[in-house]
Amino acid sequence: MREFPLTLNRFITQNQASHQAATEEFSGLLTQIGLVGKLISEDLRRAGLINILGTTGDTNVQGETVKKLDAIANDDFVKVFQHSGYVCALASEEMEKPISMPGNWPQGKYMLLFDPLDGSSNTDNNMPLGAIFSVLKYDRADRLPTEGEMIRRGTEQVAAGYLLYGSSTMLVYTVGQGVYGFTLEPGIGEYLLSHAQVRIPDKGKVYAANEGNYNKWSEGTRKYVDSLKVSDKATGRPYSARYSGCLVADVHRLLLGGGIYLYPGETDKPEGKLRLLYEANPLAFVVEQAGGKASTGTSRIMEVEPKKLHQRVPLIIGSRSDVEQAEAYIQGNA
Ligand code: AFP
Repeated sequence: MREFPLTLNRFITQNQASHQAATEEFSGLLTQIGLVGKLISEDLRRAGLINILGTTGDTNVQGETVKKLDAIANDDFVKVFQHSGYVCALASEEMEKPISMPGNWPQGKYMLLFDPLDGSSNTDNNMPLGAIFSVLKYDRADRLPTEGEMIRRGTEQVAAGYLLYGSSTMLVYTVGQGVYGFTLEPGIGEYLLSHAQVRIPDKGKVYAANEGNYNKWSEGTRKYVDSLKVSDKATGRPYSARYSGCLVADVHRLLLGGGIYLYPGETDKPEGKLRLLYEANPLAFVVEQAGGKASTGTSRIMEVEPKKLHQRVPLIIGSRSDVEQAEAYIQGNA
């Protein structure tokens, strides 16, 4: 007899009790995230053959050129969730303002914030891509949330995770009870549990950063990255540099193998590049739940007080010892 695979739905149902935030709705919400993953995964497998590469000719709220796949991924998230009944509002890197569900549409008790396609510079060259999502609860029934009610600290997330479009498609998430990874089995169209209770090594041997920005970094950041290149067997140095251009892919590598990812502030961009609400906070939740750490360099990412929907933040994330070492250099204590 076959060993019945543990599908995403079965796993959530079996762990309903421990999934504090989980309700029928939550299981449904995660399943819809998985559906978006299947849709995009299918598009990416044929991207060179169907006319979805290149740009739309528009720029988004970030002032970045919009790739066709950015727009397709965003559209998939909106269409899948507008009709789902699981959410009452959506906010996306690709949309200046959040979308609330029209009153006559099915309402849900969750607010979903997402980066629909992370790593857009990789779309046309078959490199890894991802999507990042953050789930907040909305408890009012008398009215829809305002934009301000979606701008919440990372500690208020009830769930978070990412889709990784790599050699396989994965859905990785946490509800605050550990980190679980599911791999898409295309043959049956199901996500099967492949990484239970993920724990990030306390220290790694890999760092991910765009060293093309080296001269724009603070002195402390430069000293830290320089320190990783010193030959010293006792401390496992030099580290290996691995930078894919896709935050999700780089963080996933660190989550499983240990190490550190840095997108620090720069002289002309002290707030850095990455967005707090739908990139840094959700990945910080996942990495902290796996035993790692996520910092701005001086404070815990999940405690940053957000002011704007598309607020940027410096991000130093990965193995606890590595992040603490980076913080020491950045704060001038090393
Ligand atoms: P895009 O989605 O605009 O390509 O940005 C990707 C990203 O947010 C993150 O996934 C990468 O780690 C980082 O930016 C790459 O930024 P640089 O190209 O400046 O290194």
